[in-house]
Amino acid sequence: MTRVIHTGDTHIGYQQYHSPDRRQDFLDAFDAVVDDAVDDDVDAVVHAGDLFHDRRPELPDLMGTISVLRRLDDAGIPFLAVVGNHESTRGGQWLDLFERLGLATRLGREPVVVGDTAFYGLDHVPVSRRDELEYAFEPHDADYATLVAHGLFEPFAHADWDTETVLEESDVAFDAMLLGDNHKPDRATVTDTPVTYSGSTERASASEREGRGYNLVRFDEDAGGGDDRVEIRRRAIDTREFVFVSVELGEGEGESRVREQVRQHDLGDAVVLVEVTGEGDPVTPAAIEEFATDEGALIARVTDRRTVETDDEVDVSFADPEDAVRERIEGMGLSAAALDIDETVRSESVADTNVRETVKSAVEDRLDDLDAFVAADDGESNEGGPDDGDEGETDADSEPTTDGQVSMEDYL
Ligand SMILES: [Mn+2]
Repeated sequence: MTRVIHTGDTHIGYQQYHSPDRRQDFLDAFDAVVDDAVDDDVDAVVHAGDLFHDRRPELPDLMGTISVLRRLDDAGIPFLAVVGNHESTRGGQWLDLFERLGLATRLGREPVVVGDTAFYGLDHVPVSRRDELEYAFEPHDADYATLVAHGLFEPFAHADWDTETVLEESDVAFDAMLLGDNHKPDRATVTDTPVTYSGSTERASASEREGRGYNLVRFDEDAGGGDDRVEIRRRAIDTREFVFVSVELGEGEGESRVREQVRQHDLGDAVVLVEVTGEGDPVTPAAIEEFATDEGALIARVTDRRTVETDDEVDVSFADPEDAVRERIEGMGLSAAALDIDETVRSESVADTNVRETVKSAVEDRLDDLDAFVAADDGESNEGGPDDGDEGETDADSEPTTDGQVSMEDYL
């Protein structure tokens, strides 16, 4: 029998709402999961990617992470992980640094056996390189095998990765897939194999309404009353309080009505997200936000839906614009260098005045690696957009980064 905690999408270093408190919250959530792992004496903590929010975590984030990992190591509990899309760098991964320090094991095509279960890993692979991916894994002689992967898998929301294909083409028969990327915890069965997302451990966006937690996974012949080989249970963790206030304004109602609704909640140290709909008078978001913070909220944000609902032509879900942007950018097939620049420009953790300097240093960092300036994809959507500037050498047709065959080794 093997018992592990399955977690992921920790997003350490995310300064949500530009708040240093929120930045600390993401690290604290990781700490809380590790607390439980130590108290519970599980056999391993399995991390399904996006330990960091971006590819350039800052020193305090790294030091905080190392302290937490060290605590796990002191308790003799291995940390097994893969690399997610948020934190992926073109050179070595941060995870490799932790492995070098003896604090983590990076999962890949070779089995890592803990108890009687073999763990394998599949880092995030961009859509444009998915078709050429070989699901080649070395054999094992453990009783159970599980694949830890980062990506948007079927049959869950936003899926672009066919789970059946992964299971069928893999040359190891997996008893479970432990996933990261989708921040909503969920589970399903695909060709008799349980597949599950642990969900994020802090709310990385306002759409993550339900409570946060992680999965407790047991590999056991008698799991689930003897019918299954794998039992997946969910456990909650205490995270920053989020208060969602939805106010529908009727004719003649306005700001005072919104305040009245906000005041009915316990706002102390909470992130307060107010959504205004309906007819009613115009409101000033900043005034309501100030009112909420005066009442004790850590952060308050007011969204007046009435201004966007009238615009029928835009095909974007405003519930989570970040998802829509991310999806669009993935499809653009940008080069690694372009992605760096995009990330810098949009990042909440880079002050506007620092954008120029940060972009310059990101591009300079890439100069010894010209592949980083080649578009990742020549297919999907280069409709005169992202490739406009290229001449000669970076001709999309020649696609110099790959020569047809891409093996998993390129990613692992
Ligand atoms: Mn994530």
